[in-house]
Amino acid sequence: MNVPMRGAHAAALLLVLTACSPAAEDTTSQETLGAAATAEGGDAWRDGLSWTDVAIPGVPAGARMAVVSGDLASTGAFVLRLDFPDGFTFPPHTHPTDEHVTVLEGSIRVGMGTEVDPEAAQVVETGGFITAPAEMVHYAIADGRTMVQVHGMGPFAVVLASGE
Ligand SMILES: [Cu+2]
Repeated sequence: MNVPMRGAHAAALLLVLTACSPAAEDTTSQETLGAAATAEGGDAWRDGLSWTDVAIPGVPAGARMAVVSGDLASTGAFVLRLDFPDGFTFPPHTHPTDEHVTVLEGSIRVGMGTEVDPEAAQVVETGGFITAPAEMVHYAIADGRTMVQVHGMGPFAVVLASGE
């Protein structure tokens, strides 16, 4: 009966070593954090996702997006990540369905209305959450390099309030 017990202990020790190894590395850079997340078998912040430029007429260049799950073009749940450079402003827009936003990194200011007003916008820090209800005009400003995760029900569409 001792042999199976030893086997169980050996397996547990191996798991501990595997879990500890990423922490032994330098985790100061975002790339390293992403690599650590991958090594632990979880999702990565940026690595492992297929990023494309957000190319919407009327939206400044510089933002990137990656679909985490689902199909943006069809009905059903989707999860999407957006990567914004520091100072990026997503102009006033609406979505046909509720947009649920979790800030994974950095910080955003989200305001409601057709005029961008950084002072009136609500600050949503890393780990924070905000919902933009369907058809409500809103905008967002990134403070620092910022990544947000958006989830909702498709189809996902962006309609700029400027009519572009
Ligand atoms: Cu939005």
